[in-house]
Amino acid sequence: MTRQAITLIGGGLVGALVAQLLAKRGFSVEVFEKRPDPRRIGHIRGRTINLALAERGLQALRTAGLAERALQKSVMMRGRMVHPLDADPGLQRYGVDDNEVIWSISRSGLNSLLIDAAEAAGVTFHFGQSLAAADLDSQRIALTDEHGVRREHNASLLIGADGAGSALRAAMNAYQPLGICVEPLGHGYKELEIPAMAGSERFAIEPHALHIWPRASYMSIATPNISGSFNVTLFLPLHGPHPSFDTLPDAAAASAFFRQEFPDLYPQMPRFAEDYDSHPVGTIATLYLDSWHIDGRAVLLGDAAHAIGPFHGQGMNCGFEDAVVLTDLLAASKRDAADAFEEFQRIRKPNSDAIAAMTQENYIEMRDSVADPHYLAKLELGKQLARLAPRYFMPRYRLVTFTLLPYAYAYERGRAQDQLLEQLLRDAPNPHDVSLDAAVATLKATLPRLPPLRSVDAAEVALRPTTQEQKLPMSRFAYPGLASAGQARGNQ
Ligand code: FAD
Ligand code: E1W
Repeated sequence: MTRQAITLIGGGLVGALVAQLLAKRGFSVEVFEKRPDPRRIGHIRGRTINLALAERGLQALRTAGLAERALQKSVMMRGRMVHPLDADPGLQRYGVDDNEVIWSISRSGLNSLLIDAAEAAGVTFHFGQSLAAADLDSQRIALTDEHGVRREHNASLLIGADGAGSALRAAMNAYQPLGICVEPLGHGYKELEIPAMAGSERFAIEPHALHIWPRASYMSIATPNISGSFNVTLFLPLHGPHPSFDTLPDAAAASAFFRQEFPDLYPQMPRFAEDYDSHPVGTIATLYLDSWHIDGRAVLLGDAAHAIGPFHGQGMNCGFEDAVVLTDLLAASKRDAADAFEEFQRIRKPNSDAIAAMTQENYIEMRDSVADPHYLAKLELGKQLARLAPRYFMPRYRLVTFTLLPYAYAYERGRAQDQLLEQLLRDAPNPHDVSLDAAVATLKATLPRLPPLRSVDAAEVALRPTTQEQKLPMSRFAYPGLASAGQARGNQ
């Protein structure tokens, strides 16, 4: 039997991962990537230089056999270090202990690791080849190189992992409308840098944290690199009244603003002016499609299917989950791609819709609620409930970041938990006045137990489904939903 051929557009993070997973399952995979080989040229200026890797992404890398190597290239981030304008910075832990941390990893380093592994699994990469056209009737594609030289290629089964500006998506949409909806978020971003320090100290600020400077209508963040430098990202409205990228078009205008609004950050960036003037303003949008595929001929995954904002650090993590699910479905139904694609969308779309919504909420929360007393009261009470009844309450951030429960479950559960906190704080606005015994009793009477979670009970780790053990897409498991609230439940 000949191996089924797959033509993959885009050799970025998701493309390189899905290529390797498919090759290991017996497919013959060819990848066409617009850019040059990242193993030869290093990172591209202006692209995000590092990314936060969380449990979902890590789990996909475990499936690919690459988790250990990825972690070796990463810096552990234990929590968010919040830098208010008029007070000292403080560290808020993300999870309960060092089992619940996220990892800062270089985009080009991770991409190179994934490409190496895909090649080792038999994948062929063609770099500097940009998809120019795709004819879904004749099942042929046209590619151009950097000199404009055009070549054609047969493509029976097309997979698009070519990112938010997907060329395959445009070609598919021209052939048969996909129902594309783009919601610009109105904010843009600029990449800056805190260089490594000379000597043994290396890190100019706390290395094991994601630093946030929340400023209501805008913010900056910084994430560590193993070399000792930090990538700084300024998020700001694109247009409108000061401050926006319109009113801060260049370093001459921006440096006074930056010195005033980020007084502990500005002095750490000796190349502020150079970086500000030479790096482009990135734009951010949420992308929704009614359809991710054209029968069994072409399918999209990752940002090409559902680009989201960066404010939860889940875009890559979500795309990595896609890669595992799509591979499992294609491998299980080798000759019936249309069914596999349909099932892929059915499983994944509710989850990508949920993380898109949670990402937006997180931006608003981070930007301006860190100082809101009611928000802080809810956060504090939630922490207490999670400590006292860990099988009944887990803050939504932890559900998203440290579990493999479907995003749609995290979204629903988060909503139910939030309603409960609102109810508890209605009578006693100060969390310290809430009777915790009574609150726990209400919690257990209102919400079903959480599904078994490693971080809550190590003995239940064996019950935690992993795609490796189960050989099934992870999101297919029926996790206890909120509808089963009346179910019998044990005593915590
Ligand atoms: P991409 O990484 O965009 O890869 C697409 C690939 O396709 C590229 O290599 C591109 O060159 C190629 N390509 C494009 N067009 C063509 C063409 N015509 N022909 C051939 N190839 C083509 N996610 C996280 O999980 N954690 C984070 O901390 C995080 N931080 C972020 C910060 C910012 C500022 C932004 C903007 C995003 C962030 N994300 C984060 C999201 C993450 O970057 C994306 O979700 C992820 O890169 C998606 O991977 P992808 O492979 O689908 O797309
Ligand atoms: C994470 C680009 C980016 C990446 C991230 C996060 C944020 C803010 C941003 C969300 C978060 C890791 N977050 N929320 N509170 N602290 N961090 O968790 O990846 Cl802007």
